[in-house]
Amino acid sequence: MTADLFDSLPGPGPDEEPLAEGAVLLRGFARERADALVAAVRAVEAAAPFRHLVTPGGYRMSVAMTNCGTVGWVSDRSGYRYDPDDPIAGRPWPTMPPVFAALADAASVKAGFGPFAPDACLINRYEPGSRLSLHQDRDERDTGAPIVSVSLGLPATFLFGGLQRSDPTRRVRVEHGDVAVWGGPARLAFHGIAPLPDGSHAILGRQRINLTFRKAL
Ligand code: MD3
Ligand code: FE
Repeated sequence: MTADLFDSLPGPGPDEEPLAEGAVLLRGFARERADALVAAVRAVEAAAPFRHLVTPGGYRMSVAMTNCGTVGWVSDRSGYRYDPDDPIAGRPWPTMPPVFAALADAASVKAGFGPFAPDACLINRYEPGSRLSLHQDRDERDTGAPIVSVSLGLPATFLFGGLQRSDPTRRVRVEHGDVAVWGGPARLAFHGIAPLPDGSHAILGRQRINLTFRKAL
């Protein structure tokens, strides 16, 4: 008997922490697959190295980024977009590693959003002091699909607010192996990451890596 009693009950189970209407934190959900996820990140970055993108306003982002999947998120002086090609390598982004796709789907199901087949994974790398200021993820064609985010390495503080930039923000600490799922009314919430405190993680050293899975097309 492995069926979980809570599978049959509506609402969040014991290891599911509601963050907001439509947003759930699954603490430790990726922990036992974390080594495989990190190995897959290494394979992606060997083909598509992390780089600091420039915002349309001309600022260099403190977070370094790469992508895998059918399309990848990029920013430059002309704007934000999903692009099938890595503009630096001049070839398609690496394909989505199976361990990535499986984890994103399992997290979506666990959080109650049903099967999820993302076509894009943005990989963010933070070093101490890196931050992501408050923004909405609205470059995806299908905002009916959730976003799944996986935290690896150093702990960080999520900031998330409401549908207006001026709404009050809540802070939640996330650490290695934590997974958050954002859908429904939370899908277009403003969110960001506070400046990363210094520290050292057993696997990743002075780094935090975040995977965000999206249905962009
Ligand atoms: C809330 N990344 O890549 S993931 C991003 O940790 C991004 O690197 C952050 O925001 C990171 O766009 C935060 C948490 C997250 C992702 C998507 C959301 C929170 C969200 C979409 C709607 C509301
Ligand atoms: Fe975001």
